[in-house]
Amino acid sequence: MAYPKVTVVGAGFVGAGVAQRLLEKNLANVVLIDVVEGMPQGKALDMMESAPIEGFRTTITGTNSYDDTKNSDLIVITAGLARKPGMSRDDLQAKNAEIVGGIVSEVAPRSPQAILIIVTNPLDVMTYLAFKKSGFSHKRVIGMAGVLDSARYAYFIACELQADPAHIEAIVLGGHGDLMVPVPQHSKVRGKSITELISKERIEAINQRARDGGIEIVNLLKTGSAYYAPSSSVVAMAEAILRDTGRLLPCCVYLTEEYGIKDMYCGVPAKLGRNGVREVVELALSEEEKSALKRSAEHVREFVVKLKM
Ligand code: TXD
Repeated sequence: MAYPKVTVVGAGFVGAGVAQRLLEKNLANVVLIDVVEGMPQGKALDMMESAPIEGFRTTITGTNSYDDTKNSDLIVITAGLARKPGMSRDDLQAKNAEIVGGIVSEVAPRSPQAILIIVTNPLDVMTYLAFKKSGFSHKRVIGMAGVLDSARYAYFIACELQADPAHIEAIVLGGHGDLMVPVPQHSKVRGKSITELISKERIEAINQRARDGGIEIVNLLKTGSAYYAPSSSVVAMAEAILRDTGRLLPCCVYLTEEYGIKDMYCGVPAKLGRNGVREVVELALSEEEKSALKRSAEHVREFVVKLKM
């Protein structure tokens, strides 16, 4: 069977996790690339040696050469610095902009038909940068954050109600930062809004834990940031794209007037398929949620301006 080709740039914790999940789900043949010599090759060989046990038929190649990434269907960019305790995602901007900008200029001309999923922080700003640098249609440049933030929110709701996490549908909108917007009225347990099941005070506490979900892990790990749930989140998006399912997922996408936001990347629900973003879906929001979403997008815009693109 001819599998799609996915390049994962950055063979660190998130990149290696994405590669492993893509292989084990038989979703794609993977090229794993990093600046560190030998490391992506070593991780790729180690993963291939798990094939006889796991039974996957897809393959992975580790490399330091962008020529091996040619004609990828999907490119996931995870390269860059991760947060340490005491750092905000915005603190990573200058260094990661240099890294992500350089990578996009290597991968985009070699895979002109590819979809790009950006993972590097500060997520919304890096996604905007990748869109501008690649010259690709905005429908083909998407950031991963909303799937993760919503999964964290769903998990915390499941803990509160002692419910099965699989029965929770939760949604967090906005930029991937302190101003992200959990939306309780559209977050449901077996179709019932959590506003009918959990008190206002407890919902506010859960919302805050979701906003702090990233730093909670950073403070526990101390040497880096989360990667198990982030890699699951990327692969959920990759699956929707590669299998052209049209699945509705909260993603960082370019807005052209939706939610009253223009020319900015921001987290909202979008249907994903083989050509990237099929459709941005506008949820009915309260006035308070709408202005919180705009505030979050304006925060991203302030940092995009600093890129001087
Ligand atoms: O929700 C989200 N979007 C996120 C984002 C969730 C989790 C992690 N998030 C961000 O992803 C995090 O803040 C970082 O900016 C990235 C990657 O996190 P990860 O935990 O994977 O970091 P690592 O383990 O340090 O891996 C980074 C790798 C490392 O192997 C470097 O050698 C490599 O990136 N790197 C490069 N590869 C290729 N090309 C260049 N220029 C390069 N520079 C560094």
